[in-house]
Amino acid sequence: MQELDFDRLRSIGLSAAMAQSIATAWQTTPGAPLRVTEVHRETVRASDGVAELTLRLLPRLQRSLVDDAESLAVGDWLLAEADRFGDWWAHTRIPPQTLLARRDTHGLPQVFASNVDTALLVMGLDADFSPRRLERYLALVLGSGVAPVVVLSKADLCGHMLAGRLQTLALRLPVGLEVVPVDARDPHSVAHLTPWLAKGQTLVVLGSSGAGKSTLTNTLLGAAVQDTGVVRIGDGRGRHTTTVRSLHRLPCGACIIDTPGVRTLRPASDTAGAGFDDVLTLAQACRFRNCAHGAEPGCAVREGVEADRLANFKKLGREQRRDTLSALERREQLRVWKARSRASRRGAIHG
Ligand SMILES: Nc1nc2c(ncn2[C@@H]2O[C@H](COP(=O)(O)OP(=O)(O)OP(=O)(O)O)[C@@H](O)[C@H]2O)c(=O)[nH]1
Ligand SMILES: [Mg+2]
Ligand SMILES: [Zn+2]
Repeated sequence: MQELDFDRLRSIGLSAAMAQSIATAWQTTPGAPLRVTEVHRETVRASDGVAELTLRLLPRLQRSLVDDAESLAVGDWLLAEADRFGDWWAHTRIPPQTLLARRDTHGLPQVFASNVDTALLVMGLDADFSPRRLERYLALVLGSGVAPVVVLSKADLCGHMLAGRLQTLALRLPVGLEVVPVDARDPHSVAHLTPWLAKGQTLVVLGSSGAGKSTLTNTLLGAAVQDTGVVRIGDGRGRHTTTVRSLHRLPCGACIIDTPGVRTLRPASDTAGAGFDDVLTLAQACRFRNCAHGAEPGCAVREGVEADRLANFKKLGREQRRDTLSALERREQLRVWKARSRASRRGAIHG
């Protein structure tokens, strides 16, 4: 029976629950536990808590991922084995405890990161500031088991506007959500995030290009590991400097996953109502049960919810319905394919 070096693996974010899952997987398939730090087309990079190595996936792992319509994510735990040439092969993916995913423009699920404790939703207090976009990120995170924390970067640039913007968010966002303004370049300022950086914790930074995700990552690392880019004058947009997701070990004992800025954001699962408890509660007081909170008389939501927030709620709901439909269509398609390949295999045997 293998033994788990918990202390060593904790430095790359092993949780007690994941240690349990690994022990369970070992009953049928032994292998070295490694955590994915980067995913590439043909290979993945992974860490054993001390060193990083490059791995390939055994065909049976590839097949099981395809069959389950899943893909490997940064943050995943794998079991792997070295062959006699010293090349590493992953054969098992431990089911993730948490998963952050969205749909791409084709409606297919795309995974940001797995096994994450805290998502830092990074938004600049410059032209990047958009409560509406932030609500989209929240809808992505809420319900995934990952705790969201709003990090407002570029606090040093916004001067007297800070108080007003904090007030805007306080009125609009769910009660109890933590909002931390920082200068992402300054270690003292970033120290306000210490409560989420305990040993063994995994964080991910999410936000638009130029928000300061890599800057924050570097400040937490205490080194310029990640490239950062200047933002455009005027609209404050970034240039998509970061292009791959990557997991880094921090000196404090936590791990952080830096991600590229997201172009269009659409949450993956049935999270349309996530972060909109006020709307859902008020809706119970609408005169009509199927009230769409438009022009209906006696609509409690229209009365009680700020217009732009309500518009955003409706928009997310519409996208969600579209996605649900296409998810059903995709499942149907998969069913047809599987049936066909079964039939052709039978044909091959009998024919
Ligand atoms: N003054 C100030 N500048 C910041 C702060 N955070 C980030 N910046 C600057 O903003 C620019 C963009 O920062 P990045 O860290 O590259 O942004 P990013 O979110 O990683 O962007 P992508 O990798 O393109 O997704 C850089 O020039 C940073 O120096 C901050 O808190 N204050
Ligand atoms: Mg970056
Ligand atoms: Zn209504």
